[in-house]
Amino acid sequence: MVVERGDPAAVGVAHRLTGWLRPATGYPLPVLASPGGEAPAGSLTLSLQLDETLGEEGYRLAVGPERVTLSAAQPAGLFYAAQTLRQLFPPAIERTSVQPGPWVLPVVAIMDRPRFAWRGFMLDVARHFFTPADVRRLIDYAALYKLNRFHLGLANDQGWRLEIRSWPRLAEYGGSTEIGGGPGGYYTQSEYAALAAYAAERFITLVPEIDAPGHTNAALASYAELNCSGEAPPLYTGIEVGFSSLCIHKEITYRFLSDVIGEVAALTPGPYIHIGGDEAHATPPDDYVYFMERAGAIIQAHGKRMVGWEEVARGRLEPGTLVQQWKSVPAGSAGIPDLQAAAQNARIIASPAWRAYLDMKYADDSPLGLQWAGLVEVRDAYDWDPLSEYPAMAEGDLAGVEACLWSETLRSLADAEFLAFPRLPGLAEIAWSPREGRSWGEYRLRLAAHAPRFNALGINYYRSPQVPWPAETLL
Ligand code: NGO
Repeated sequence: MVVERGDPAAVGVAHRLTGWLRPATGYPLPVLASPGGEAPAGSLTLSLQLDETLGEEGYRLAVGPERVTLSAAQPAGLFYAAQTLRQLFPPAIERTSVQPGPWVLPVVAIMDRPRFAWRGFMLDVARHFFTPADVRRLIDYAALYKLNRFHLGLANDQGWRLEIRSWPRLAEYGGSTEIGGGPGGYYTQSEYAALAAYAAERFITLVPEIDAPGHTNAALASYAELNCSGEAPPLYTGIEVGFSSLCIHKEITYRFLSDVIGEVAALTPGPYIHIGGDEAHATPPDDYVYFMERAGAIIQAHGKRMVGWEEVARGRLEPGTLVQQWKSVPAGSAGIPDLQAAAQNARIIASPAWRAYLDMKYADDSPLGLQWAGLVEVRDAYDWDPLSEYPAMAEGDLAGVEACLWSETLRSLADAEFLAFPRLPGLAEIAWSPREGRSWGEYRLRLAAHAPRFNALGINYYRSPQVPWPAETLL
């Protein structure tokens, strides 16, 4: 493997690629820096070059009889070229022990770049806790499908999952349980920073969410002074929503928020902080707007951009805010939040629950998942386009698409995999590929052909009856 001119970021991608290819091939695959010029026959070359047509994330991949060349204008593009190359090898490339091969690649010339800048995956670690190893695995899956945002729901009614040094009881007490009463857990600051770095090495921006002013029972239980009554409620292990609220007119609420956001901002390399803002049914509407405007200013003062669920558009938004649509339906209803957001020039992240919520059941008899937004079979998750879902929006109003995995019913990584697969690759394709040329009839065949890869990766996936899975993958 040759890296032209030895650019350090490109060398990093080469090491990642050899890390994927070595276990199954058993080849040593040394990474060498070249001075430039044509690489020797039989080599695989990564090269960064000026090419305005490729943008920040585009790439070219050429597989010829003599050599393989990956090129891009930026390191992220090289990483996506490497992910595509990985998928061109036979599925056994994903196994962790040496396989017989042969390691044949098709001859191709690919030029590829994404449609949307925001291609997200959201994991709720508050309802059920996921260990750093589980989260790394899910980051790997997101990276495999060229997603570039990993949104981590760190605080909700049932748990607070990040150590905050200025308010230590949040994690120590507020993180001590989860839905169903299990032991919960939290990330230390160094574990969290390591997750952010792990994501960044895969060109994924970690987006932490601290949900407020509702969904805050874990914080309210940890510090009595955050409650209007001055009394702390007990920890909560059920699945209801909309019953908790920070105390909007106590100044300590904003000291708390600024301390928390300050620590989270300092630990987070990416530019975004998600403030939640959904389902604040226990906060009076005017108080909600007051709170959100202060929260926006606090996030901005800590040098970050605010992201919020669509409800945040009820108040004035700081420039650059991103609004994550999840439940509004466009049918001309008065005051739909996506239009309010558009009017404020906020860009939208599309996560319509009936398409993009990975925690919805596939079918009535699905063993996991919720059903409040309907059943979301594999076809429902794939066979749509963000713009046709929201006719009032123009392409430029959309930052992108995010698939959300809420964890009320999830107790393990295998459970998370079952709901994410095979819907996640379809949502990732919607976020990356142009609308033209996508069709369910063709996609279902490609998805079926992809199943041996899920098997080789050890992914626990739903064998949807809508997909013609190869017989050997059903054993
Ligand atoms: C809603 C709710 C979450 C639930 C989720 C379950 C949003 C933005 N708030 O989505 O608290 O976990 O549904 O599907």
